[in-house]
Amino acid sequence: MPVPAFVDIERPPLHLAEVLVVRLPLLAPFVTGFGVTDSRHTVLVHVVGADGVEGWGEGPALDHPYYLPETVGSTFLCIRDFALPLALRATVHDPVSIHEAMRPIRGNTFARAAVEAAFWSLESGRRGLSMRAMFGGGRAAVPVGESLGIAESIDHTLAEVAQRLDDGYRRIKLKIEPGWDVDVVRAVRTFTGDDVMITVDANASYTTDQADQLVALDEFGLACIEQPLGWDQLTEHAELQKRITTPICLDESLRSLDDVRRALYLDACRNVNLKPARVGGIVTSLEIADLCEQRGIPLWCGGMMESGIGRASNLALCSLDAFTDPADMSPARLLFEDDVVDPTYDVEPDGTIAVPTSPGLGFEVCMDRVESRTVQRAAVDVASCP
Ligand code: OSB
Ligand code: MG
Repeated sequence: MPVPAFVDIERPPLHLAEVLVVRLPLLAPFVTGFGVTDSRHTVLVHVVGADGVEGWGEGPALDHPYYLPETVGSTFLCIRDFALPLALRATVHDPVSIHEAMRPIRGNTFARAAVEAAFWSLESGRRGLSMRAMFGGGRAAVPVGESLGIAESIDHTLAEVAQRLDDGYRRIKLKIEPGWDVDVVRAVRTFTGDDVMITVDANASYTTDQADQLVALDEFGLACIEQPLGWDQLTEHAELQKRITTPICLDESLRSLDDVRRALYLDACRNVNLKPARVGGIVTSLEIADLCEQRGIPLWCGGMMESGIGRASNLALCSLDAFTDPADMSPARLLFEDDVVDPTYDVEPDGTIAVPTSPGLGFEVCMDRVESRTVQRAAVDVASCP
């Protein structure tokens, strides 16, 4: 059974259930196939029990609907108007019951994931058991990779690659788009030699007419090419996989357990990027991890430039053996002027991050930072959700 069954514990009623949008300025702009970002709005869910135990979850949708249909704004509204009210109406507030209570919601995976995550960290705190232990993870530390945005010049990218390899990172992921692909990949491969794991992520920026450019990447020994084609082009990815030897990895296209099943059935991907928030939460993530492990599919945890709150549950999830490849999980401190957790984690010289063993989120949330960065906030009336 991949998903834990929950025995009964004392779960006092909630005092507070709220959803917040925080604005976190980035230290440097992040450039991808869908534009430039210089600050990160993200959505947080905060629950507090009458016992004083708190839970935090994050729904790291983007500002715009260019990655997936959900945005920060739609995620905030879905949580306020549907996901949190449905969750609070669940008869038992354990994470699996919360997941079930939100089942009527179609899509809106970031909203559902944020609410579920808040109840996972709440449950973890109440049980005095780390999230890693609740997920059944065996690993004490997880290997990490870095996702490098599209840069001003190839030299700039090479400098970033050198820095990350020096820091011990286990994998380099390069964002690509038509016009920023073969030349940069060749330069990086020449620089690193054959032993470094390199992947590329196109964020759906190629059309089927541009497949020749993707065939040209086969000679560089990439571990995978992530989401080359459209977010809903499963069949087209299967066609492309027949033409290239590099394994296709899907990101945007996989938003549920059934999506992963379908993609594997069609041979539309041979590598899976699992972002818990993109698939609707931890329960579904545990099921997908189990499926990939059974099928021997390389699996890794992607990042969404989350704050330390979202990174925390991702990190705990990566302690499962099913995660075979390094995670996109560089410390949020390197992304943001101020993260909302402090202290956060570090990447050790061997390119791994230690998984927290303490109950709850595993990291201290700085409430004054959350307050000063909050741009939108709504409390859901707990009393009206019996
Ligand atoms: O496609 O993996 C992606 C960030 C935002 C949206 C989509 C993606 C990303 C990243 C960031 O690649 C990786 C990270 O969080 O470190
Ligand atoms: Mg991606």
